Amino acid sequence: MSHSHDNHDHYQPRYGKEAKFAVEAEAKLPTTMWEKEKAWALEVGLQGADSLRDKSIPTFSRGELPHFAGINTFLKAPYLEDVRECGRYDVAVLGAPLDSGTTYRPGTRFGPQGIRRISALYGSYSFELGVDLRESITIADLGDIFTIPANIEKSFDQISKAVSHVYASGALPVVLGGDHSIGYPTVRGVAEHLDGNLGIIHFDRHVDTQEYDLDERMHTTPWFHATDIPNVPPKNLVQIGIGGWQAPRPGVAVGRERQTTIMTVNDCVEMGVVEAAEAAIEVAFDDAEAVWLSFDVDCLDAAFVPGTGWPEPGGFLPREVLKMIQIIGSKKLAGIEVVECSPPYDNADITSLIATRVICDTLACQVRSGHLPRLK
Ligand SMILES: [Mn+2]
Repeated sequence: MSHSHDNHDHYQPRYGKEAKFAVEAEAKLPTTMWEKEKAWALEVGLQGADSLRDKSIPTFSRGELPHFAGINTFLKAPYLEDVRECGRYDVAVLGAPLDSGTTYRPGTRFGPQGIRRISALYGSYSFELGVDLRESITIADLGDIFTIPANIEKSFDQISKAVSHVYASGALPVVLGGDHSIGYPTVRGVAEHLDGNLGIIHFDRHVDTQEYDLDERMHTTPWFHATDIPNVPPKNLVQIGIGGWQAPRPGVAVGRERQTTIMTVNDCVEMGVVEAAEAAIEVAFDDAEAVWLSFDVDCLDAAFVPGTGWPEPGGFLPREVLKMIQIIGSKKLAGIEVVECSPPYDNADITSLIATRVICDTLACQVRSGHLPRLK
């Protein structure tokens, strides 16, 4: 693709602010890595058959195209077998296939698979965000953590060890859950590397702050245990979207006692989602060395996320959540997890689709604000 014909003085006068930004931004994006990918695909996938007009098409599908072909890593990123090398990438995607912490619908052990599968539908470029991930950063898919389905505590230890390894490597960890019990071990894996405090931005319909549920540390409990870690104070935990009939009273009591910041859907919508996101940033980043983003897909209205453990009506619209992610994603993040995506209960992959979207938008905003790439 050539941009030499673009005339920057003649943008369509009816463009709105966002469209104008987007169209202008695209003109500035290089195609260097795309050209490189195509050349590599031809080399390792063999030149296509003589009858093909497009001589950039290989015989074997390699890289992005076609979207329905190939092996489903996240965004078709290279699968990194040797996890000791993850520090060579800006972003490391890792699955935490665990649903032993679920208290109603299970199935999030298939969350990483579901997210990876539908991520094949995504290109690397976002129009509104004006970012092409392929041109800006390197992503590796490390595959999944070896969880132990019959033992939640051993699984936690495995997850903490994996996240700790990735975080220490310098790559940005992107964790594909898994139920929300993984929030405790992921945060524990990051916090051990910090001298200062770790803040948490938590999107959810549920408080997840009780000590035990059904006698164990289930997906209703991660923030009780996370905020017991000395450098993860509850004053830096902001919980966005809480409400409905599934916020257990023991958890609410803990939130009140520890003074976590709870923002309901109506509070956010009434103050405006931009202002809500800014308020959340203020809480999480207050005197914190780093901030972890924990995104539960059920913060969206149940209509948009059938494939989840505890769907709850009255949640956010996708565009409200994505606007907040745009604001929050512009701040430097220690990592992100997307949890509670349960493909066996999903319809037409729509829950996995929003999970993928939240990750891609967060990464693009990290790029746009200069927090990625980490390796220059
Ligand atoms: Mn939830």
